Amino acid sequence: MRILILGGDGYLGWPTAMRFSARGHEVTVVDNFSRRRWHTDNSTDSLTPIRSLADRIEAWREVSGNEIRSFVGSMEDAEFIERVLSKTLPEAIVHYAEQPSAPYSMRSREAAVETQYTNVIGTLNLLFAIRDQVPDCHLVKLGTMGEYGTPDIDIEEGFIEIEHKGRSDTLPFPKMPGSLYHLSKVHDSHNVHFACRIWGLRATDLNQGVVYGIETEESAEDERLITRFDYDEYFGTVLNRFCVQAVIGHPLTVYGEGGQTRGFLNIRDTLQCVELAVANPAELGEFRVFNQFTEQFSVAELAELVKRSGEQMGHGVEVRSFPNPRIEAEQHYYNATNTKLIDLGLKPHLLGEELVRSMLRIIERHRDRVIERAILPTTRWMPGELERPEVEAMRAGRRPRQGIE
Ligand code: USQ
Repeated sequence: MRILILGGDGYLGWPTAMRFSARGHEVTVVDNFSRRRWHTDNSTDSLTPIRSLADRIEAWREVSGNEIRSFVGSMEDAEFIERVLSKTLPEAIVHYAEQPSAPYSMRSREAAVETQYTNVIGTLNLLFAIRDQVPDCHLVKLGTMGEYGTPDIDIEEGFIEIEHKGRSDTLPFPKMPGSLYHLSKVHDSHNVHFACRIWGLRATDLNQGVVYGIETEESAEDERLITRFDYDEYFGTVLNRFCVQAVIGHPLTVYGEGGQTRGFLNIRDTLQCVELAVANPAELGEFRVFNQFTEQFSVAELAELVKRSGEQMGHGVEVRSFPNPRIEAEQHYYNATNTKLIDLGLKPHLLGEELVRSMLRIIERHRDRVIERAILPTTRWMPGELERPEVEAMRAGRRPRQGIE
């Protein structure tokens, strides 16, 4: 198939590009290097020493004998994306080209606007380009489990059957995200759904959980192919951060009580899920939602797992509760459905001590590159936040007050 990977220089985009290329597909990547730029702006960097996109593509050609084509440009540039689609005529598009960080989106008005502009307008440009250039193409859009928030009921896969005043219908599952980044993904989901309903496009929204891990089958073949690995306040996800902290002897940064529970998956399973979605496309006019995670953990459970695994390798690991910079429930009900990808054949790589130790071993090789200053959070959801009763209630997992009492 002709497959376009948007955000093909990123943590997940680059390994995805190699995976499809290894399977013999004709792969093109698009990127504007914004993640590299955000790091330069913050004087932070990937733990792993990643090569430039051109060098990676060349290394991949040497290793695999396969060509990956690339275009450099932004999703915000509608003409650019139209041109890319008309030149490559993709049968499937995997869309990762978004600002993916919740804390980054909350650091300032500028960053929030940038996040929503990049994500929402970028995706809108893409939808128009698909409609006009390749209307049969299957869009595989990376969404997030965070779109749902942490409701007090089970989370379904995108849709829920609702009975109301004696009538019933299947409607989009209610969304209550916890950051302006997660909210941008909600807006995307609505726009993609709309494009399927009104223009007859086909799309799969992959509501992905928190990803961890470094290596994939292809990146393990040559060190020049390694993907980026972020551990900083903005772009590092929680388990990846804990693993780096364990190696450098930094206390594990559990925010608040640590009862925050999320869906998690190994980077290897991200690739499996995306492959499964591409291999089993949505019908024309269909908007599918898959919840893409394999296991649920609380932050405190992950910290304990990293502590045990680190100690087995001789690292002294302290788990410490830090004041939570976010406004989120720290104790709450969480039970999300994730059967659709399993039904398509997903074979999860489950998380355990051995897997964490293998991550710690890779991190040890690069420990000299760790920039410790980048670890502690500086962005607060509520700047100068006071001990306000609403915030306390939210964190304790109680429902926020409705209306005026
Ligand atoms: N957390 C800590 N300590 C840390 C970092 C995070 O306790 O040092 C907590 C956070 O407060 C939160 C949980 O861990 O409760 C997850 O945080 P995270 O930074 O790993 O993940 P999140 O902000 O939710 O965002 C990440 C990705 C995003 C993706 C999302 C999937 O950055 O792109 O959409 O995971 S999900 O969480 O399912 O929405």
